[in-house]
Amino acid sequence: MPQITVTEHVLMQQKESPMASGRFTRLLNELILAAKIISREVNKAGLVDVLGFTGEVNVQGEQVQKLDEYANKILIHRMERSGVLCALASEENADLVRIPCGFPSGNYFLIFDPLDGSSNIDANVNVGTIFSIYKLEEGVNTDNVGELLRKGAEQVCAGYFLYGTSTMLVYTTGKGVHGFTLDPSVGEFLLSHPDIKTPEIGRVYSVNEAYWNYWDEPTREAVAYFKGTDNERGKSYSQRYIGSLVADFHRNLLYGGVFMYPYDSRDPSKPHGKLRLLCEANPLAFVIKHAGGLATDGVNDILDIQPTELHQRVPLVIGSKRDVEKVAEIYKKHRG
Ligand code: AHM
Ligand code: MG
Repeated sequence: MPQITVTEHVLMQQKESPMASGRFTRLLNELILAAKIISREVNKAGLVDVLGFTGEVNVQGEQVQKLDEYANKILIHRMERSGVLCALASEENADLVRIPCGFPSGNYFLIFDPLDGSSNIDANVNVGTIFSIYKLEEGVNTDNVGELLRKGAEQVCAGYFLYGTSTMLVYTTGKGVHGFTLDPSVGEFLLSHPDIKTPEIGRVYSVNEAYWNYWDEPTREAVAYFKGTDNERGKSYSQRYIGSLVADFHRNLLYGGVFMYPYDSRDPSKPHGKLRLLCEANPLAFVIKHAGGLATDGVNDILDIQPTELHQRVPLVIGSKRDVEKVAEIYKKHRG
């Protein structure tokens, strides 16, 4: 069977695009190189001194893991030199990362979560890099963050690298969702999951049920719907929760299911849940949409939310279409 590398795949997709200039391919190639370096470090994590915390707290108020910091540095270093970006934004950086003077720039804007799920990394749990790419108009003023904040629907590409038993890349440019597995013997991502479609109804629900007491009534009703037998499947869904969004999302994408991180009342300073709109919810919402699924904050389609801040948080319900619609229906019923 002929093996298709990710570069070939991107070039083939670019050929069909009237805007193909090769700059996007360059962007993706740099991103892939950064991910290969991160994958190498993640794979040997137990052997060298990269586990544990750095002692710092990031912009999100969370402990910074050494591997988080490493992944962030690698991504920024490679991407600011790619020559095709006007700016970058990372979950780990409070402000936009601007392209240093003297480096060529372009009009793509990249946002990423360098190492999602990293709070579990010391236990060898799967983690990943989530990315979101926008193409901005010529001459956009990068000094004004507001000019860069676009709805998720305007992404031109989104996806993630999953550092698991194998390292995978899953991406979409709006023409199907495609999965590639890194063949370590040749150092290439090879097409392993062409045109992924997620089932319309899932068999898994993923949520941190320890927060049950802190949820509102509609959230409890939605989770009870999946636990019980009075649902479209006529039997209970299985519960799976790794606590690493990218890993939970990937499993549900392939098998069908719904992932929820709703608002809860534990921390009143976080009235919109934990997950970030720009670097987590939007890219995964773009992927699930092109795989036939759906993502909502309970009221709005995630992709239609106009961001107002770089590190905005959002409640997230994402996965198989009918399951997500059901949750939205329950929220709507309670709103009256
Ligand atoms: P991170 O980006 O700092 O790793 O935080 C996000 C992670 C998600 O991967 C995961 O879904 C969630 O936090 C788990 O949170 P909780 O432990 O509250 O269930
Ligand atoms: Mg994350």
